[in-house]
Amino acid sequence: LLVGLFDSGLGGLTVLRQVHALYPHSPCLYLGDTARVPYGQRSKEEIRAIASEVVHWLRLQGVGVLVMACNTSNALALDVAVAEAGVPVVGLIDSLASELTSDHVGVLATPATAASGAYRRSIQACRPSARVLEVGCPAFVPLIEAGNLQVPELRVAAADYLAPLLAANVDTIVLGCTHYPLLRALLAELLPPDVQLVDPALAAAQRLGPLLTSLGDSPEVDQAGESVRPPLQRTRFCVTGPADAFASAAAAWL
Ligand code: DGN
Repeated sequence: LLVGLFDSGLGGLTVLRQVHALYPHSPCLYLGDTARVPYGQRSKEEIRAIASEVVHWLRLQGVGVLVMACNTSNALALDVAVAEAGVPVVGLIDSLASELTSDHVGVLATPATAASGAYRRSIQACRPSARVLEVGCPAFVPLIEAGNLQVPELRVAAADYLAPLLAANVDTIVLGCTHYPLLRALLAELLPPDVQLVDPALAAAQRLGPLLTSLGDSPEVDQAGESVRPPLQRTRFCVTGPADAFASAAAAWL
């Protein structure tokens, strides 16, 4: 079964990495909409129109299941993707919400995701007692894509975005944009050791497994836990912008 993933560009590769780790035999098709990155500052209407177009294209490629590997489209256009896909859709936000066990949650995300309130709604639907504080981080994606995670601007921005979460005494911080797992080490340095950083990609990848089996894929391992198929990791990458730039950056991310 072909697993389709889409993101505005590189970020979804952190989700693809989790999918590869759990289902090394599954063929994947990854679409990076690099011509239109970043999504984070676009309007809701634009993000919904883009999601419709991208998911339509993925459907024509024959994907059997779709992973929305972009929080911004997840937050603003999950319903569009579900209507257009014609196959089951795995979202990052819902997948994570049902796994969280904290009532003091912070979310770092793009301005569009944070403003949508999608994480708060989804988490509170599972845990009505949860307090969820969402912080938009406009500086992160451009700085991460520039490629140097050591620049001082990144540390300054991170400290700035974390301040309201620390003031609110959150104990769990969601990496609510697919780029942010690359900042895990930097964020951890700025946080007390008891604050947990969570990447929704893991919950989404875990949700994919039972879905693949229910759709007819044979299981990854037999009852003894032995791998039943050789790993293929056959992934096709498509981008809407220049392929060369994506290929070299993607190699580094993966
Ligand atoms: N990958 C997108 C997300 O998870 O929200 C962010 C990248 C972007 O388009 N700004």
